[in-house]
Amino acid sequence: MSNFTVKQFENQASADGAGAGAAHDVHELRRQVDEIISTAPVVDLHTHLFAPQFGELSLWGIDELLNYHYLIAEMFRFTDVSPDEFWRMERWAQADLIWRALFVENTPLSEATRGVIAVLSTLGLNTRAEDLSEARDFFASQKPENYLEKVLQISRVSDIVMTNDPLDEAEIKVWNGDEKIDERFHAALRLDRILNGWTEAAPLVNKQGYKVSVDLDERSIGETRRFLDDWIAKMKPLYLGVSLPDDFTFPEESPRGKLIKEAVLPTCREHNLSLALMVGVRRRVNPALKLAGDGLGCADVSAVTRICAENPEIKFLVTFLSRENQHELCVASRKFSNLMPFGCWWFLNNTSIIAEITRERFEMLGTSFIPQHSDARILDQLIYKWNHSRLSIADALFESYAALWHDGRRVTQAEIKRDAEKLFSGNFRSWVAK
Ligand code: FIX
Ligand code: ZN
Repeated sequence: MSNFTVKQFENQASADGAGAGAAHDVHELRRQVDEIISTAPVVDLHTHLFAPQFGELSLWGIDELLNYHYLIAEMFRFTDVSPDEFWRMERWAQADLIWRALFVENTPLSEATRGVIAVLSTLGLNTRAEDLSEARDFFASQKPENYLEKVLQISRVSDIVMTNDPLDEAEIKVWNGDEKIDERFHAALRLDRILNGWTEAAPLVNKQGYKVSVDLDERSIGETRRFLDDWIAKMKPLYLGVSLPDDFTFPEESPRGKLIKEAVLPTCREHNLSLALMVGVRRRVNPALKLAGDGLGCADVSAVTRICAENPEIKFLVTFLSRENQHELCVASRKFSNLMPFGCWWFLNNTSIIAEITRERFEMLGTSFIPQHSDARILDQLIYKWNHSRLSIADALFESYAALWHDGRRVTQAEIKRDAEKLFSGNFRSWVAK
């Protein structure tokens, strides 16, 4: 259990401050927290999943699960295969290699490998299989629409927010088509290519009929705003979002700085849309590893506080990739009520680090934050990512309630339910509500 042990409570049988429906002892409190947290419906505010209507962009099954970039990076630590050789292999052969390297020849201890084990075990598949034949047969026999229901049910995810790139050809086709997108999937308009690579993005924006130029003159800014307006009308995103490098500053003398100030922030203001800032990624630290080659760096939180201070009428969803930035993010959130910290992103999505960050957030922010998003890229990952996160969040929440009890107040079941609802869905829903 946690720092607050059962023993501490045994001498405190008559603790006051108990509301109706409060647990009688600490074991019961623990059971209540576990039950409520493990079943609370989730709105997953940042994923890379796609609704079924997006066809091949929507990924699931064992070969996709194993070809997750977290696992690809880990595989290179255990084999002599070079990145060039790996990328030349067929997808099924890559999956076979990853399975052999990380699950047969070695013990799957990492968060990402344990995740695959958790998925296989939940689905009743052999977690010690010598090869992938059983798993492949299982997934081949699933009907995609039934499988989606099954995963959502197991993971208790009610809503999924996608990451939608308005410059992606495959996505554009779907957005321009007339097929209705599954209502459980929501859009988030992602601005990475526009903000972090304007020189390459400008011709693509141009191709869509907006008269922008690389030098970002006044007309380009107006046309970029028109581009964003049109995509907002098409996607109906819940928010606009961008990932930013660790050296991100604000204000910034750069195309990104100009675009944020003159196009993105005014658009957020006009449409009453939040801007998600995901800060601290160092893209392509090892380019040979492609998507698996990104790293991180400690960023400057004051860039975010400056944006929040200068734009009090705009709401910001903020996550930092570096562990070192987390305490400062909590402090910044106490100062700016237009800042909503969210998630334990990517390299932070590990039991030990979630435990630390979530405890710190409860201590500094009460329940006024969003503890987690899955960042899932493959549907099946919802099963383990949410299961793992729920366990860590339940530990941190129980510990906070135990501390509160120690100070003289016992939470009721209704209060635990209210807190769980805020943490897993309500805080996000109200943040993006218009
Ligand atoms: O920028 C992002 O949204 C990142 O989450 C991804 O690009 C990253 O590759 C990822 O999958 C992390 O979980
Ligand atoms: Zn992501």
